[in-house]
Amino acid sequence: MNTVRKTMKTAVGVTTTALLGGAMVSAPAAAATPATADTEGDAPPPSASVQADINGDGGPELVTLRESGAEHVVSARFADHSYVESAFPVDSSGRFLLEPRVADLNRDGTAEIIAATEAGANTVTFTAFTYVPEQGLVRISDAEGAAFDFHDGGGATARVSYGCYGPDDDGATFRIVKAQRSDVDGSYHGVRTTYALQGDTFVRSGQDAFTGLSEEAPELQADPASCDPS
Ligand SMILES: [Ca+2]
Ligand SMILES: [Ca+2]
Repeated sequence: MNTVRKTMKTAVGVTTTALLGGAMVSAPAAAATPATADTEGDAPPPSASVQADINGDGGPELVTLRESGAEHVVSARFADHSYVESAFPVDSSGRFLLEPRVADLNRDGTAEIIAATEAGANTVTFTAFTYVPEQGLVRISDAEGAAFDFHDGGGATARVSYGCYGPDDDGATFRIVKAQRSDVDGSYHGVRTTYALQGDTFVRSGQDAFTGLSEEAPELQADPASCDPS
């Protein structure tokens, strides 16, 4: 009886220590750990974690993306061991889709979390989450309340990407560029749209159309790395 009790206690202790070590000490800031392979029947589902300050208190939370059937789940564990999570549908599977991207989409110093939802041949589709106290990790929506998706890629004859900047005079900090290459002369035409993140909503603040541009034109450039927290 004593032996059994001791064994159980040890097992619990080890689990707690492992969680605390992984959550609060070992992982370097902003470095995603590799997704773990699901090699055994009772193994936890594939997941990847990153540290990010999503509540703006100056300390990191442990943010994890994991598979859950046809959905992915983004979660955050706080220093006081409280926990929030949100599930969202995905159209593709794969380890790459489980790498959370830490971003500061409104340039306020508090991190948002970007997660991939679909990987096409040339283009990856993303969605984003922001932490709202009392609500948890809220998926960012557009002004109509639909999930706000954005893309990076495009392929040989198109360009789609996103980037962060500013804020500009309208409070916008996020831009999306979509461009198509002309079959006639190889120039690019498309639109550049800017957004301000207000709470959990991306509100469109402006849109410019362009045409006849070279591939290197500044209007075509949008760098996802510009959304990295500073
Ligand atoms: Ca924090
Ligand atoms: Ca932010």
